[in-house]
Amino acid sequence: MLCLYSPDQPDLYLRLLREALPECEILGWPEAADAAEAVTHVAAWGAPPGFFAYFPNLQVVFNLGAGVDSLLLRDDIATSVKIIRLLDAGMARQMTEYCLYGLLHYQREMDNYRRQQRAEQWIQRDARQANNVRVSILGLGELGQRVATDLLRMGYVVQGWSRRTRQIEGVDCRHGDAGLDQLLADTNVLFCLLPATPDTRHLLDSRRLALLPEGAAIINAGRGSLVDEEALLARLDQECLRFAMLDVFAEEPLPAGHPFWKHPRVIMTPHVAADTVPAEAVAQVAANLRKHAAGVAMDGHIDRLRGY
Ligand code: NDP
Ligand code: OXD
Repeated sequence: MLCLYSPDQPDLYLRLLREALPECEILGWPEAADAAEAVTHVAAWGAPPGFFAYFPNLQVVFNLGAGVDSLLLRDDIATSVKIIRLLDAGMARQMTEYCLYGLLHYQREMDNYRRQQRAEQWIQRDARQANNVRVSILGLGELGQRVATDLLRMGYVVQGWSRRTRQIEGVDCRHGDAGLDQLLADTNVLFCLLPATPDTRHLLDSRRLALLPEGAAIINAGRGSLVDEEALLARLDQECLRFAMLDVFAEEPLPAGHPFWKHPRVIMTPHVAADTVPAEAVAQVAANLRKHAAGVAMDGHIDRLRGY
């Protein structure tokens, strides 16, 4: 039996899951509580603490999102339980849109024009062409790779960084500490599309942030923990960075009174850069559930040691 836990559109998910998996009994929550022993698979996002402990025979958790950091921090999922995440599921295209919005803000000087408008200044700045903007993407997975190839097609100069060596035609791919330092020093707009793991925590600390050239911009749509927020604030206050566009934060929702809320160089969104598309998520859950039943390896399997 499959149990669904989704605060977002639960009725739609249930309908889609039942259509996609007619052979499977599927219950929502809390309906599944009475049949908890029969539940072997759970599809969930944002489940409350202790939720997975209800299911003594749990085998697989399907994460209805890309990032699994919060699942891996929980103590109610036994290590024998497989964790499966979504691969793209409609998020990659949205991530390109989000990144492009920030990139155009930089390239077309919207931050500067907004400042000028407030000061009633009519100053025409020189137009900057895409092939004169160096974009660096930290994380070349499902999302980063798509953003890289989309921006490349639009004419930007694209560099990327990942744990293992990647080869993407037209993209200058780097890895390792030295590769990261070189990439940062050669960046106009930096996109953070890494997962939150112990290795990526505060990857962008004050030393690395200081490697970015004067006037660069940062767009973080990965996870808040990737950036040392205090160090970022200091760089913004010193006007070393033109702006930061932030979708994710160390603490979400961002606490009241946090300096990011009103910072003139911060553009904020409430963790909405790329939303799971239910139909695509359900198609992946259904395909994987059938693979599991057939004893075939599922796609999107999380390596707990690696943390993503
Ligand atoms: P993937 O697992 O497909 O890709 C992760 C990438 O990060 C890979 O290229 C991986 O390297 C790289 N990476 C991981 N650890 C390190 C490290 N220590 N050093 C260098 N590179 C590293 O993830 P997705 O692309 O699907 O998603 C990325 C993240 O985006 C998610 O984990 C989530 O946090 C975030 N996200 C945010 C959303 C939002 O709305 N704001 C929506 C969806 C996702 P390698 O290629 O070598 O494995
Ligand atoms: C995700 C997210 O990881 O929405 O899917 O952040």
